[in-house]
Amino acid sequence: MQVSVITLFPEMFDALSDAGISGRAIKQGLLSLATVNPRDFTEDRHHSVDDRPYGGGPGMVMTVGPLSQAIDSAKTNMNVPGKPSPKVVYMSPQGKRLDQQVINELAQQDSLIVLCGRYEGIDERLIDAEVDQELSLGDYVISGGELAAMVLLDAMIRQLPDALGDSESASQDSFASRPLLDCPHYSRPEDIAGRVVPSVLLSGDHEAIRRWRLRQSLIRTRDRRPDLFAKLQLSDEECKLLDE
Ligand code: 9D3
Repeated sequence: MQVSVITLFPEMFDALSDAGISGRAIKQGLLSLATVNPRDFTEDRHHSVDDRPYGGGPGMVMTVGPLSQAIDSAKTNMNVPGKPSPKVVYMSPQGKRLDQQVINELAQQDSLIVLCGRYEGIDERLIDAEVDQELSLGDYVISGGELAAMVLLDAMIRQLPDALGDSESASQDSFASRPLLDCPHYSRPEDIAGRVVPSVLLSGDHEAIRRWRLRQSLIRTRDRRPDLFAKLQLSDEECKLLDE
């Protein structure tokens, strides 16, 4: 998969290419990550990428010129003859909240352009002309689209075939198959100031352990995320576990 990120802060994306699962996936060539800086397409003395909003008010707006040239440059560099032009997503507080389904759909694309806004956002006419999908992380304020884009890309990369090692396997992810919270995890030592590991996990009874973990997941989802719990289709076994 090919991804180009349009950003005024390309160095922030080193976090993605240098560390962890995303870093390994990029090094293995499962995903190519390029950044394009709209500032590189300015010709004025101050390399301006923003201007004052029509109608007045506080803050600045990212202007169409440099952004649109940056998108064109990204499209040219990603162009594969016979392949459709990449989808353009814009990370913005006005977008649809990101969820696993959107992430899985985007992870199927051959190529993608991710636009990161700064200041008050970008000129609406660029959104109208170029953007296919506007995505938000949720109802809180962050300073720009870069961290949101990194969240999206990290989550997408996990879904790419071969991105995870054997011990990480994507099918094990809660949410990958069903929106169910994870069970509690424990490692050594067995006793920490009187807090002991649940005895079933030391029993060696794999079927009992599977049932205990499933029950914990169901209880936690019901108690902590009633919104998710309401959508679950429970099997007979799961209903029984909750009744116990
Ligand atoms: C007048 C209020 N504005 C400033 C406090 C609105 C505003 C403009 C730009 C709020 C945030 C931003 C920058 N945020 C993003 O670009 C962003 C974001 C977010 O703030 N929350 C959740 N998801 C996202 S995705 C991009």
